[in-house]
Amino acid sequence: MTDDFNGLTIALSKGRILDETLPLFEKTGIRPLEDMNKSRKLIFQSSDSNVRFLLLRASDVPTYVEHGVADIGVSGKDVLLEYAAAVYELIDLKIAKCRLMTAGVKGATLPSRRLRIATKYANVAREYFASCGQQVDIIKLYGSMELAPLVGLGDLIVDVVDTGNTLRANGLEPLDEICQVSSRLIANPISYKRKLSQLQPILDILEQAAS
Ligand code: PRT
Ligand code: MG
Repeated sequence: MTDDFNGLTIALSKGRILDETLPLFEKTGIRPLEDMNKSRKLIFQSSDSNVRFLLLRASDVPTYVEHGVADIGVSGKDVLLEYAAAVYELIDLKIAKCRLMTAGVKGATLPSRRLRIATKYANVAREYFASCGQQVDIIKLYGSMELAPLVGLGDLIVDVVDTGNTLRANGLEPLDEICQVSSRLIANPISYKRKLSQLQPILDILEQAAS
C-alpha cells in the first residue's frame, strides 16, 4: 500500500516515553485524536490534519526516522547510542531520564578471566569496556537482563537504571555509570530541510517546554 500522506509524521514509542511526550506535544496544540495507550492502532490522526503519529517499539523509532517514513521522533539516548542511526538529534527533551549502568550480583567478586556481559546494549557495552581497556564477550539479549547473571549467563549486565529497585529486587547492585540518559527529539535530515517551515514552530515550543 502506498502512503499519500504529505504532512508531518511523528514517531513515538509506547510506555514511559509516550506518557511524558504527549504533554509536550499538547503544548504545541497537537494531540492524538484517540488514546494512544488504549487503542490497538499504530497510526493516529491528530488534532492538526497535517500531523499524524506512529506508535512503534522504542528501539525502532530511529530506524523509521532514518528512512524518512517518519519526519521526526522521540527516542531515548540509550537507543540512539546503541543504533547510531543517521538522524539529527535536535532537542534534549529531558524526559524519561535514567542512566546506563553496569550491574552485577550483589557482593560477588568478578572472575579474573575475560568478562561476559549480558545486555541488549551490545555496542554501548563493547565501547564502554574498551574505553576502560577491557576486552569482553557480549551476550546479546532482548529483555529481562536482570535474570541473566542470577543463572550464570554473564558476569555483569549493562542496562538502563532509574530507581534501581528492579536490580535490588533481583539481588543485583548497580556498579558503574556509563552515561546519563534522557529522550531526544530526532529528525530525518531531508525532512528537516524540506519541512522546516512546518517544523520550526513545533521545535520552538518543545525547546521552551524542555528547558
Ligand atoms: O518494550 P521494549 O523492549 O520495546 O523496550 P523497553 O521496555 O525498554 O521500552 P520502555 O518504553 O520501557 O523504555 C523506553 C525508554 O525509556 C528507554 O529506551 C529509556 O530511554 C527510557 N527509560 C527511562 C527507561 C527507564 N527509565 C527504565 N527504568 N527504560 C527502561 N527502564 C527499565 C529498567 O531497565 C528496569 O527494568 O524499567 C525498569 C524499572 O527501573 P528501576 O531502575 O526504576 O527499577
Ligand atoms: Mg517494555
